[in-house]
Amino acid sequence: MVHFTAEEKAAVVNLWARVNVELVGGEVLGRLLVVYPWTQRFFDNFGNLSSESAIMGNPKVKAHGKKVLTSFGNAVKHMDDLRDIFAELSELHCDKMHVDPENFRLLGNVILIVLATHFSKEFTPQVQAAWQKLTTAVANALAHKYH
Ligand code: HEG
Repeated sequence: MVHFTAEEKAAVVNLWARVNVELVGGEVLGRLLVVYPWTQRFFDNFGNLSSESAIMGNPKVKAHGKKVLTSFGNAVKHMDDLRDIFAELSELHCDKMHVDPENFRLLGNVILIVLATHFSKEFTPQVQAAWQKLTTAVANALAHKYH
């Protein structure tokens, strides 16, 4: 299991405190679907995903993005316990949603990009390193129960 130093935890928590989960969540999921269009197949009940503007304005994308980022926020609160807190979601994504775990890494990358665009000044290399470690650890935790 990865270990986060006190500095890394502080870097993650401090930025997270300023994140608008609804806004950033919608943008993260929207960008995932635009940048990696094959991920759209998991959301075939979300209605119009036919263009960038359709995706970014789609209320179901926004709502689900908020749900995903809210869940990601749980990781920020439990950085030492990622496997435990994501065990159930890992099983769900494997058994029910059949999401290839590679997509968790793609989503992690998109989170980094969106945070960097929203917080360009604060997103120093040190902050990036801490966040990158967290997105990787969350992706690993979500993949942990795959079989
Ligand atoms: Mg997943 C549902 C969290 C990445 C596809 N995802 C959910 C739910 C949560 C969640 C909390 C609701 C579960 C429930 O209904 O009980 N997802 C979550 C996290 C991350 C993630 C924390 C990564 C950080 N999800 C992810 C990715 C994909 C995906 C990368 C596909 C590309 N999730 C997915 C689908 C559903 C959920 C298809 C069901 C959506 C629905 O309600 O129709």
